[in-house]
Amino acid sequence: MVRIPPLLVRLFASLLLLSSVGCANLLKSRYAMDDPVYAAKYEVGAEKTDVPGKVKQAIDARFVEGLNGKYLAGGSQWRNATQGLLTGAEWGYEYYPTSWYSSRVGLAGYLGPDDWYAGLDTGARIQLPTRLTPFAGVGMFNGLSTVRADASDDRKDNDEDGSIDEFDEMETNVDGWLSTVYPELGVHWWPVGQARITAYARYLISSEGRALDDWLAGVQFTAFDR
Ligand SMILES: [Ca+2]
Ligand SMILES: [Ca+2]
Repeated sequence: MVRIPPLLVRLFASLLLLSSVGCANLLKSRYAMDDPVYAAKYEVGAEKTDVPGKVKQAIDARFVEGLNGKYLAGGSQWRNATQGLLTGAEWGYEYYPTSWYSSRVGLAGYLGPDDWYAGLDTGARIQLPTRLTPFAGVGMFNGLSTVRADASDDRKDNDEDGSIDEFDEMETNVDGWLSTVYPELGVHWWPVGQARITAYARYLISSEGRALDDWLAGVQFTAFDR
C-alpha cells in the first residue's frame, strides 16, 4: 500500500478547508475579515442598501500591503527541444511591500522524461489592489540541470543493465549551471484575506540558447500573515 506523507495530507486538508471557506465567502461582500487590517477598516459593514459601499468592500485589496507568506506551486513545462513535458513544484516566500507590488523567492525543481533541473527562483510582480486581478511579472531561475544523451557508442554500460552499448542506451549528464529569465502573466484571486490563489504562464528564456526556450504554466497557493 502506498503511504501518503502526512505533510501532503495536511496540505490537502487545508486546501479543502480553504476552498469551502472560499466558496461560502463568495457570497460575502466583506470577504477578508480574517485579516486584521481589512477587518479594522470594514468592521462596520456597508448598509444593505449601500450598493457602492458593498461593491467597494467586496473588491478592495489594498490591505495586502505588508503581508508576507509561504507558497507552494505546481507547474508544467513543455520542452520543445525534447518534445517532453516536465512537471515540478516550487516552495517559497512572497512579500507585499506595497498593495500593488510583490516580490518572491523560492526553491524550484522540475522533472521530465529526459532531464531535470532544480534551483533558486526569484521574481517580482505588479498587480491591481483588488480581490481579483491580473498581474505581470519578471523572474529569474538559477540552478543545476541535467540532460539525457545518446550513450550507445562509448563502450560503457551507462544504465547498468548488464549490456554495453545496446541500441537505445542513454546516459544522464549534469549539464552544469542553468539560468533562465522570464516574463510572466497571470491572475491572482483572494478567496479570503490571508490566502491567495494564483495562475500564471511564463516564457522561459534559457541561457542555453533560443532553441531551449520553453513555456511554463502553473498554479500557486500562498498562505499570508503579517
Ligand atoms: Ca546498458
Ligand atoms: Ca554506452
